[in-house]
Amino acid sequence: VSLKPFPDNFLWGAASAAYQVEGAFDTDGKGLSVWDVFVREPGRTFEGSNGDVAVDHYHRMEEDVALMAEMGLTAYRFSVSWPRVLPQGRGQANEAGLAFYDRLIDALLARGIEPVLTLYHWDMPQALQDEYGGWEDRRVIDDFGDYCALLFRRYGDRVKTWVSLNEQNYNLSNAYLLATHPPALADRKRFYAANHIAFLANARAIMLFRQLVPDGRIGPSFAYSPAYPASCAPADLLAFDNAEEFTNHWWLDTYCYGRYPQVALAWLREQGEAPDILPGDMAALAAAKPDFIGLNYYYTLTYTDNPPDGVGLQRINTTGQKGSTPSSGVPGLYRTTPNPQLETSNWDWAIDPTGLRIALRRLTSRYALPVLITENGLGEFDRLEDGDQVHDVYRIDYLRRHLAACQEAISDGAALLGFCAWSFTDILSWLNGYQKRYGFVYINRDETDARDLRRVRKDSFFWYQRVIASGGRER
Ligand code: GCO
Repeated sequence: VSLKPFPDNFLWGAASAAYQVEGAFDTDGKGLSVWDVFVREPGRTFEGSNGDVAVDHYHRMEEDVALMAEMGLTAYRFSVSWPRVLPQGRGQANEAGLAFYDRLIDALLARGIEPVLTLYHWDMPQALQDEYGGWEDRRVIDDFGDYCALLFRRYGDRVKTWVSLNEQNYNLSNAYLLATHPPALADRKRFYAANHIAFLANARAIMLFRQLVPDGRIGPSFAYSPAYPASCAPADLLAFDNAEEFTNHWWLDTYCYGRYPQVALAWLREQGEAPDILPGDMAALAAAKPDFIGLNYYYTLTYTDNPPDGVGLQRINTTGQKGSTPSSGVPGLYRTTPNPQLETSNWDWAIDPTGLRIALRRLTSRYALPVLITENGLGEFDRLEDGDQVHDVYRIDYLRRHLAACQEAISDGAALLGFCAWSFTDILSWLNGYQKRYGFVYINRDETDARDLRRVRKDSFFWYQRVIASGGRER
């Protein structure tokens, strides 16, 4: 097909999440989230890093929005911290917390930047985790719904693009299979049970949204790593098929069609690990079709056969030492293997722009929904040099190639709404600490320097500024 330009109303964005940037973890009446508690347990995060201060966006919001305006962003994706606005997770709202997001939204709109609001980016109120185990109890559906309704009523006049759950797949896999996010369990039965309840909560949010923000659009963000087979051996094709079914379609089919993939469901039933589906559940899921799919794309994964006594799930590389990622899988279904065709980042993430095109094509053909790229970017070690400069040519190269893939996918027929690069400033990487940087804006972290946490524009900042100014023609 012939190459089409980016549409005129394309959102040129960048993204963040509350816990990764705000800091102010106990300021102005904020309650604790599960992350505030989890990071205090020894050995949970890289060198014990936490988001108590993060990049202090809570106090430097005006400065950060001014940088966004200077860059020319037309969209900014951020998340609201549930316990900042409802310290106990439900009940009495915290006006100071709500007012912070009012100021942020108004500051964005004043500069012509469209706010894209994420309702849940992993910071479950600790109070609800303590009371009933968060996503493991159906009471969370009402509590999450009430929290969402509070935000829809408060911000729905000004915010028209909303993300419901961010990376339910990745977050709950870490939380209930890999024991690397709170509550740090490794139990497949509880994993599928928690996901089922999270799907119902997502559906509740969408139904409330239809009533309260009828002129808005909403969808979940999904961490999509398209699967590849390691070879054309039928056993590898089967492994690839299993991976698509269990790691992708399980979420995407359920969000978009209210239907679990049947092969995966049959396997889980046989293992006694399928979720308990009550009468009315599947109808509730099917009724809440999203307006778009939020795509978080970083890498593809390549799969090979894994015998019944093969390797199980393994923790990812959190050190930034290349080549330290083990093969990870589900015995009898699939396991990952390095793709010899692809370069990798220092965290062993395959760099694969064509994979983004494939992701967009698969989403378009299977779900026939518009897609908003809610995250795409490169986490790397960056260095401050030559005075105050960061020559992140590798990030520019990564983004340039991924934007080219977006343009190809648009030409293929994808209805792409926008591109939110991950991330605007450097952020706290949940498990990799502050050394894994993603931003266009470098955050100096030297406590001996009075200008600690100062903002420094990286080379990629000026590059993205030019891309936006040219509507994506100049990359
Ligand atoms: C990290 C991750 C995150 C995610 C984001 C997911 O290094 O911690 O890459 O930054 O991209 O939070 O939605």
